[in-house]
Amino acid sequence: MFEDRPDRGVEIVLLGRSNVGKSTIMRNLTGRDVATGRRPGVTTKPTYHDWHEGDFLLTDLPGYGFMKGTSQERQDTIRTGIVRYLEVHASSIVAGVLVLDGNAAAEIIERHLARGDPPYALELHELLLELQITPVLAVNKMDKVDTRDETLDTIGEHFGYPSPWQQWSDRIAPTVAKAGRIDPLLVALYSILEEAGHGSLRGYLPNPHQ
Ligand SMILES: Nc1nc2c(ncn2[C@@H]2O[C@H](COP(=O)(O)OP(=O)(O)OP(=O)(O)O)[C@@H](O)[C@H]2O)c(=O)[nH]1
Ligand SMILES: [Mg+2]
Repeated sequence: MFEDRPDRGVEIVLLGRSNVGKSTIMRNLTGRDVATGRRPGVTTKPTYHDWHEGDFLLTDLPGYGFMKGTSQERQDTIRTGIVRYLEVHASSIVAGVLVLDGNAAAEIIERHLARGDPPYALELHELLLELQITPVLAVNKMDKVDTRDETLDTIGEHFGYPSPWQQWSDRIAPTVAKAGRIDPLLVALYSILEEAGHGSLRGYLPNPHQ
């Protein structure tokens, strides 16, 4: 499922559970038309947006976790595929944007921990760190969250970023992708690209309005 990747030197990937808004974020990042949907599992293969002249690639990876109508076996295959993809391409991936549903992420993580199961989002975050891919938590659907600071603090702490969340502006980015509000994510990605020595690639992303 991952064989048609364009060969590019610098890559940013979007990952996260199904239906959290990865493709909606991608549409905002690229200004290109991207399929999004109400039902989980819309994106089943990586979707590549590439800029040949910039040697730059943005990749929307398939969602993992529960998907209605998708077998456990198929879900496991997708998860294994994502892990392998990150391992194989780690040297070119400068940022891994882990997209979370702000209204559900803490509860899902806590439910898994209570059962003694490792939460997959935490595992992926660990894997990014091991592979020296800079992680960014895009905490999306913030329009559905009433207790903004508390929620962001709680989510951040689960991933090892002590509160207050505001001190992690390159790592924790609240977004409302549906309304096109992704400025904190753009600011984080600008800074990561700059630090990785690829500041010129910022020109391929929209300008944050701040
Ligand atoms: N309330 C709210 N809904 C959003 C937001 N961003 C995306 N959505 C909605 O969430 C649903 C899923 O969005 P997608 O972008 O398709 O999600 P995805 O993560 O790509 O899903 P898969 O492709 O299944 O992995 C759609 O109905 C979006 O309109 C947001 O910021 N707030
Ligand atoms: Mg999608």
